[in-house]
Amino acid sequence: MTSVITIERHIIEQERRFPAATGALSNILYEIALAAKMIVREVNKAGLVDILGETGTTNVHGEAVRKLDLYAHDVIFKAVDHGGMLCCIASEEEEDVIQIPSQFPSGKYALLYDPLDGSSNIDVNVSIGTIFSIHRKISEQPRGCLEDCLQPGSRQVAAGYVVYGSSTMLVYTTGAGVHGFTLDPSIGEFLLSHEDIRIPTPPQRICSVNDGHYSRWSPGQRRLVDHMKGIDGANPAPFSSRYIGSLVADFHRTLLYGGIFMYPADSKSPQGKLRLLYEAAPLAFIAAQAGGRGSDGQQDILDIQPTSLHQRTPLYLGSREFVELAERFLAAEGEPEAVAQTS
Ligand code: AHM
Ligand code: MG
Repeated sequence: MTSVITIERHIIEQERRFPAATGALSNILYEIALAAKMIVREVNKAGLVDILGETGTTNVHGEAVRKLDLYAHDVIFKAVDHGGMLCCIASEEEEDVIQIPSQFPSGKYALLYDPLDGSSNIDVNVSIGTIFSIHRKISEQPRGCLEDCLQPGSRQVAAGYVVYGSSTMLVYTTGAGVHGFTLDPSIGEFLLSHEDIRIPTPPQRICSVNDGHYSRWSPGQRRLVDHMKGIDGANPAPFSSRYIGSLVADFHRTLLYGGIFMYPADSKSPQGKLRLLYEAAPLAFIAAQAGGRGSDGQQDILDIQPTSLHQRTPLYLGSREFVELAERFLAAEGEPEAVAQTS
């Protein structure tokens, strides 16, 4: 029988590489994996809610029915709040930094997460996901504070996501490669299925962007997409277009096939839509660990010093050569002839 590697075993083996490790980071990762199993249980029931008549304010157990994204927020928070690993937590669902409840010990890491990204896709059975980012505590505050959360992505100690799709996968990095695990529902375990993921080279030529916003884009952004589609006559190998509209799912495909995911700035959203700390930075860390890159169009996402918790950023993510191509088009805003004719 081939040896099966559970996520627990993998995390322990990664931890052994650091003799001084206390196990706190490993514990956070285990707890997130456990929370993901609880979230997928509810996500899988989403389509049954109407049939079971649970769309009112209470379900069959007499419990209030909560939106799934708030449920996911709570499940993750309760999984990690008590173990003494974290000093504070930030979630896309909460305005401010959340303190660890006073009855529990404080720890040396800060966790930031988007509990259920793309949750508007639930009703139409499209993949959604959870994204997380972990930083080391840097403040002098005994129980952590905003400073611990507002760190550049390059200082992340771990990041990952869970995609709730045709199967459930958890993908994470602690800075030593990117590893993917698929949930085997029959035994309730995440098993190693994608070891040391690298974005393929050469990558598939896939462009993932909501081009319904074309009329609001900058000239450079329009020229980039025209180029990718072969409209400008300078690209003999046009890209395929794929856009799910669910960041984790679009990124997961980009990681496994190559290509570029973009959520640019536009005249309505000058900073784009996606959040630096909960979405862009963790996925850029994973992309970089897999040989790719994340950029805001001008600089590496991982170099951006955040100034607020829910800050947004334009995002270009995926195969290094395509992210760099995007940067060249955007830098040449006023002078298209300056852009190299890249295939
Ligand atoms: P959300 O955090 O409200 O779920 O929104 C984030 C989602 C991403 O998953 C996706 O990439 C993007 O919004 C899609 O936006 P749009 O519908 O504008 O293309
Ligand atoms: Mg989100």
